[in-house]
Amino acid sequence: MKTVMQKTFKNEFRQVQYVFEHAKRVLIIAHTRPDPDAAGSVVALKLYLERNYNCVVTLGCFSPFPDFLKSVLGDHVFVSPEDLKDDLRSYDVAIGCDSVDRGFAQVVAQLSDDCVTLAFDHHHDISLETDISLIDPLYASTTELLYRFFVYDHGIIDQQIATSLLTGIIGDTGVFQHANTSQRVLEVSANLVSKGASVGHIVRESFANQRIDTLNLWGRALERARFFEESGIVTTILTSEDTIKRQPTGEEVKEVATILTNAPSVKAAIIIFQTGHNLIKASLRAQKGAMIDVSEIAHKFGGGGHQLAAGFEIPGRITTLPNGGWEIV
Ligand SMILES: [Mn+2]
Repeated sequence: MKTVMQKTFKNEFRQVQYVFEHAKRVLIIAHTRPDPDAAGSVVALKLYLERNYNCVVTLGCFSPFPDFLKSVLGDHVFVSPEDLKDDLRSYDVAIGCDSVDRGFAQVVAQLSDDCVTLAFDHHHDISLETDISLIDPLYASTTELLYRFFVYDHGIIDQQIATSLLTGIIGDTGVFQHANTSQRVLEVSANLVSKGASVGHIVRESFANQRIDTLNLWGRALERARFFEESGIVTTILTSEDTIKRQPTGEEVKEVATILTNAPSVKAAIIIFQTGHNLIKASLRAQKGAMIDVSEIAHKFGGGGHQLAAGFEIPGRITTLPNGGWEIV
């Protein structure tokens, strides 16, 4: 088997070191609705900078710090960039970690002209351009990439930093089950374990509960599913009450649509869910060979996608009706 080599970023790492040596006020942004890799990355980088450099770090995000990660990562505060307003111009370094197009891209335009921007990411379709760009889809998680930098930089990686990094790896490898669980990733994980991180602790504290929350959420969505025989389409909803305790990730919601499309005689599934006060998202999935193009439905509502998977976003609120039905107002 041909080994595909990850980028080593030697030049970029040297530049990052230089930037960190001179940094005074650093802003680190996690993507909207942060997952374990996004939250693990920004927490690890904050702690690393505080332990090894001489700067003040603020963590920012358009979503709050995820409750389910607090027992593993600690109780951190994510400041909304909207609340920072003019303060945004006071940072001399701004860093986006993981999926930087979702959140960090919106912040970059508001920074001062001499603020240095950095992106640490492993998504293949990033369009945001930053002063220093460390993006390589061959890394299993953004935290794996950060780990490489920390090792290059020879700084202190304590137990908390190791735990935050391992949380990102566990999240993005689906607890070491996805195809991206390479020998390399396991070696990095073993190193993090040797620094005090615990796979069992991370999985028990965050991922096990997370799975029960996910199942509960799926249960509510499946309960409300309605099948329209003529079209072969199943629809269901998640109201703000369903998502109030914990905002589901996009993946969890899409998974509901996938489960529904696999039911007998179903050609396509649409899950409509409340994502903001007056914002509704929809995720559409079609059964292969069912001759339904869900992107056509999504287009009608200003969304997009392709034949088998699509989505759209509209303003409004989902309300349930006494007869068990629902409407969008
Ligand atoms: Mn990630």
